[in-house]
Amino acid sequence: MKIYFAGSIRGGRDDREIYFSIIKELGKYGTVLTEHIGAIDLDAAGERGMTDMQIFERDMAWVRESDVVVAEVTTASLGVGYELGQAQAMGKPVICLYRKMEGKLLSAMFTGNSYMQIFQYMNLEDAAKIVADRKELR
Ligand code: 6IA
Repeated sequence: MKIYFAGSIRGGRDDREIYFSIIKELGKYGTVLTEHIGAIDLDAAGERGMTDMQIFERDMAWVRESDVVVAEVTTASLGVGYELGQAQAMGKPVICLYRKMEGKLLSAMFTGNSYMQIFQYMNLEDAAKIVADRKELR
């Protein structure tokens, strides 16, 4: 099972520790191709030593190779939105994890899109339960 995890980088790194924990949880079900998304030392500048073009090509190849795409979408990110749209076009199952926050609403491109499986959670325990129940991760 190959899992592509998507989370904000240039969109903002406030949730990096949550990404790290979700990636750890996903690791119980398969190989997470994008482990670096949860890296504490990966700041909004992104990965060093690779050009943006190399990052784009590698990430798109990984989306293509993945069996399922899981995203934490609470922090809005253009890159994550793009990846999930591409994943939909490729027919990959897309699971979005979202924390309801005061004054923040998820894009209608997701809430209005029945292809996207969106799950609200409050804490990591909830997130773990949501992930454990997904048949796409079996
Ligand atoms: O728009 P964002 O940067 O928030 O997009 C984040 C999403 O796009 C993640 O799910 C990643 O898979 C992918 N992504 C975007 N930028 C990068 C990146 N650094 N490194 C790894 N994945 C990325 C870019 C900048 C660097 C060369 C200085």
